[in-house]
Amino acid sequence: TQYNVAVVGATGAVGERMIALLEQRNFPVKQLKLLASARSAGKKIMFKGQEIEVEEATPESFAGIDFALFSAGGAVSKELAPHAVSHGAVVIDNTSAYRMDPEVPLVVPEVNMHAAFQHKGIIANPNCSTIQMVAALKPLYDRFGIERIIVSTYQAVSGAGASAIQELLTQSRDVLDGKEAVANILPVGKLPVHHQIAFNAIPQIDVFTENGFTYEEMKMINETKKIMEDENILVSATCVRIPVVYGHSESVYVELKSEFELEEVYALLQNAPGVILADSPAEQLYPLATDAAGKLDVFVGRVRRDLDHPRGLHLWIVSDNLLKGAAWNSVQIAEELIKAAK
Ligand code: A2P
Ligand code: 11C
Repeated sequence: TQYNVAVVGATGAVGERMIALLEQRNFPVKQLKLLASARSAGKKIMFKGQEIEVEEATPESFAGIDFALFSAGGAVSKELAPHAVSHGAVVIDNTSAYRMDPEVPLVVPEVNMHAAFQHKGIIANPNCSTIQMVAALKPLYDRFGIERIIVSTYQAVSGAGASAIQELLTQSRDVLDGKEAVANILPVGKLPVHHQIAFNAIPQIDVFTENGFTYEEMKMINETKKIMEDENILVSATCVRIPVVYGHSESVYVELKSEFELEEVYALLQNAPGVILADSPAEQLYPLATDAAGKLDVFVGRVRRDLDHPRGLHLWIVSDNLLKGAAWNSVQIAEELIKAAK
């Protein structure tokens, strides 16, 4: 069977990778529809050696579509995903629009693919920093239980879209040339105040909520509980933007529910689907964003026992935020749905 697929946000940083993955994975595409804003209508994008013209996304764009992959911002998903569903498409939505909706499964295939099969038209793709963390922690959760997670992130600018990548590169050049660094996008485009990202670390991703945590931090907290299907896990996050283009890194501290042997933790991570253990201090081997960029896996290293807490464990978790964190997780969900339908 072949499927009609629509990519909404086809000209964006994530959309571009969705299209590339559909090609690389040889996804059974009958017809590919590339949708974006009116600004991009008429632009041409290559897919399997053929030029496809980008069209403006409208409610009527979804007639005959089987899978609609959305990554054009929450407002576009809110407006158009229901139209896609009413045309019979399965929507895989990469925005935060529906993630916490109790009717919508929030899915990382390695963790809770079973939830995806319960969908009512929309399946939500979690936030990038959440996906890589839960993919790595799932085997530990299943074996030992998890009481608490404290995570600090070191996130790439590509998470904020193509314009944030440009901002980092331009600022870096300007600073090196002794010119003033101009900030218009980061930390949050729509807010009035912007900060330099070149040669800096910004402890704000997304807007602040009333409790003092940012939305990015609240996404990690709430989404982790929903994906793990465990409201009792204690989760705390500090999310930081750093001058890296591709790949989010995370320092993760977990308190497991039962005592563990480090050897078993290594073995579980080694055998975990979609996870690669890269951990050899003697060889200075640990995951790096520059190595993870362009790869589909989640990389884990610096695995060590806490010196004071008997059930405390530290890990360093890195993945390409545009791939496993976004485009690949979405395409992977579609692949798993197709596999199960066979
Ligand atoms: P466009 O290029 O036409 O603006 P990024 O996350 O890299 O900034 O990309 C955002 C994506 O979302 C782009 O493909 C962008 O298209 C698309 N997009 C933004 N606003 C809309 C809209 N109102 N309708 C459809 N697509 C949109
Ligand atoms: C970032 N995690 O790095 C964000 C990008 O909710 O899908 C993804 C935002 C989201 O800026």
